[in-house]
Amino acid sequence: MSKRLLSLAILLLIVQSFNCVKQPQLETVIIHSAGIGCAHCEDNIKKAIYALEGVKEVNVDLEKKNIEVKFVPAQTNLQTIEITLTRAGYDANDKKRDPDAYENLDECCKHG
Ligand SMILES: [Cu+2]
Repeated sequence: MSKRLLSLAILLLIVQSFNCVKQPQLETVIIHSAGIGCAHCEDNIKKAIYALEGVKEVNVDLEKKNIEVKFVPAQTNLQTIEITLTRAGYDANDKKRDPDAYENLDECCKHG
C-alpha cells in the first residue's frame, strides 16, 4: 500500500470515528402538570429541569400545561425528571408535587 493510500485510509478511519461520537439519539417525553399557570412557572420548571445532566431542551406549553423535555437516555430518564418537577413544587403526570416546595413558590405560582 502506498503512503498516500495509507494516509487516506487513516483519514477515513478518523472521520468515521467522529461520526460515531456525533450527537447521541435524544429521547423526547411530554409531562403533564396541572399546576403550571404563568411565565414564572415556566422559568421555575426550566431552571429545575435544565439543571439535570443530559437534558438538552425544555419547552413549556402554558395553555396545554405540558412540558416537553429532550434528553440523552443514557444520562437521565422520565422518572428522574418527574421527581425533579415534584421537588420544584409541580405535579408531574401521576406524581404529586412536594407540598413544602409548593408552599415556597411565589404567590403568583400557586395556581391550586
Ligand atoms: Cu406561575
